Amino acid sequence: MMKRGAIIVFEGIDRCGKSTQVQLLHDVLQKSRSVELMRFPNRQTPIGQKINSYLTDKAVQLDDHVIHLLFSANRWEARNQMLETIQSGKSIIVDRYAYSGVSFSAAKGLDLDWCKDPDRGLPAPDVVIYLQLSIEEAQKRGNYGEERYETVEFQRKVKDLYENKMKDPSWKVVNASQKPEDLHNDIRSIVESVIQDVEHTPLNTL
Ligand code: DGP
Ligand code: NA
Ligand code: NA
Repeated sequence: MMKRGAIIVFEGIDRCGKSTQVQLLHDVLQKSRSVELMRFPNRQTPIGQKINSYLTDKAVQLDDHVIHLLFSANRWEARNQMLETIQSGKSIIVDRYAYSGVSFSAAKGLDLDWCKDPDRGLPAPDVVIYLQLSIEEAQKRGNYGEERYETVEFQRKVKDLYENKMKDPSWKVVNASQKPEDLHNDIRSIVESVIQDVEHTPLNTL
């Protein structure tokens, strides 16, 4: 039987350097093995376009529960492709997943368990790499932008949820205040061993 691919999820507050690290990892893994990049929200689908309008246009009003379910639906619409990809032996690097879903919505005051429910049944990651950075350091990297959620107060709540409510055994916390090359090396050694071990690990669901 062919060895399945791994699901490698990246999480962190806005401005933690996640997108840079995702790209660096993708570039290096691509040289030696087959790997695919996915990011959530995927703003290309009809649901993703709705999410994009909510994030970029504060005049767009959607009930907090409704946008939560749309983010989750945006992950569900990628499920079959995810399963096919890993079953074909390719690994997937995923920029944000259900942990963003729960942390960003629970930060608004929604019930934690209610937030988790819609994502139950999605493919579970083999590893979650959490880029840990203080709010102060994130801010030093340039002011938060114009998108909804990009305020210091909100990011503080998101960080607290990530660090106190999300961690499960698949989580690896990395120090995102390091130089990008050093952080990349840390991430790479974690990922190499996960990809090695995946053979012996059944794919779970959230
Ligand atoms: P990004 O494209 O990675 O910058 O993400 C866009 C923003 O949306 C970012 O502030 C994080 C937030 N976000 C990502 N996934 C979810 C989700 O499932 N639910 C909510 N409420 N917010 C999310
Ligand atoms: Na963002
Ligand atoms: Na990002």
